[in-house]
Amino acid sequence: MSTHDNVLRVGMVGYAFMGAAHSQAWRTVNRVYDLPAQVRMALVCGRDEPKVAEAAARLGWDGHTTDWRRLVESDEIDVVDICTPGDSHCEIALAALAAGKHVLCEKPLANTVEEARQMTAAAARARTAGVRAMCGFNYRRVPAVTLMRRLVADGRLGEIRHVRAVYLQDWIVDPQFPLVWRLQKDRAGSGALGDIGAHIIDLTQYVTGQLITGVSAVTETFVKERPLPAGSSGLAAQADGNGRATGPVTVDDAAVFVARLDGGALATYEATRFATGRKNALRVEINGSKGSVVFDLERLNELEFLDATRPSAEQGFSRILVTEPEHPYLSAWWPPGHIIGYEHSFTHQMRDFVEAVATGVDPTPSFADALQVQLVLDAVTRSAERAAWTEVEPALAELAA
Ligand code: SOE
Repeated sequence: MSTHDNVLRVGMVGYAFMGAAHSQAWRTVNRVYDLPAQVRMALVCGRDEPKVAEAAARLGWDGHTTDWRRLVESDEIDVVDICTPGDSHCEIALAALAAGKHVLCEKPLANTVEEARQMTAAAARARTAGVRAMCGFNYRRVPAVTLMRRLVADGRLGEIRHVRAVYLQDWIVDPQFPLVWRLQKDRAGSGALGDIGAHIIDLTQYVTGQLITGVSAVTETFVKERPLPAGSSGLAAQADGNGRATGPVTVDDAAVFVARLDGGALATYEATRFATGRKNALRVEINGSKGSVVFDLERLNELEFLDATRPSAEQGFSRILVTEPEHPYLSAWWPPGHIIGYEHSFTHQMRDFVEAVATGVDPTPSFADALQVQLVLDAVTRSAERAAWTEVEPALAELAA
């Protein structure tokens, strides 16, 4: 762990939406959970000095820097938390692991399979020296999702036949919405697919314990040209009818695919930023031979469960209010019925990460798990390009750390 016993000094790179969510979790985790280590929010990094100084003060970091290499190499840092766009994940993670730092990296792990492989290999090497690496698929740590996995693992659903997963947003329906980094392939890797499709791929594989083996996909970019954001440079600019500079959208706006899972289930996935009226609607339904479960992020304290082993006259979906102390993560929070929210998934993620690092065990999802998600993303992209069924490339066994 740390050279300073029982203290984990964290350095975070990036401080926008995800950086703010992670900061909230780092600030909170030791105040809620009794953990074998105390987190110190040592250093935050961003490119713009006045902005990162302001963010450090606002989010609760002791110091700030504009040089991520300084952060990664500092003897005052034990954990590097990567909250930047995907184009810098690989470089920062490789440098941090080489410097012996534990790494938490936001999803998707990388922009390409090649980068994800390099990161997974580096994590496997670093592991032999006791260094831990984890990818931040936060929705695994929503208590109702963890409970869903338990029900499946305990056999309450029997044999899984169908998985139905959607992740719907609408923040770029307006064609005047600017060409932000999430709409540029060289920055984000892909569009809705990697940003929100990655979540439902990871979540369904985690809950069912089954991996996607092959896919048939379609993707679409509905708005192909957008106004450049204020102050942008380096983008191939054209002009629209009003003389405003525009640039090409180089990622998918929506990805829809069917898949086979290795335990025999069939699955459908829909990830889109064009579902008008849907702000952040993630929904997963799983149907098995003995029952079904449904999770809806807009009602994240609830899980719908149908137990098909009950007498048919008494059957029906029941709504489990997932706020009991025996439910995952909840004994440290509020009395039953006092609900939690989105940000708690990050606090739970930090709890598990800190516990794993402090006790010397591997946190999950590992970089190898995240590489497998990356391989699915890659298969979806290739399938859409070829308009053909496409097998998911297997992750190399020796990398499975
Ligand atoms: C933006 O689409 C975004 O913030 C994702 O990047 C997150 O991973 C998701 O949780 C919410 O939406």
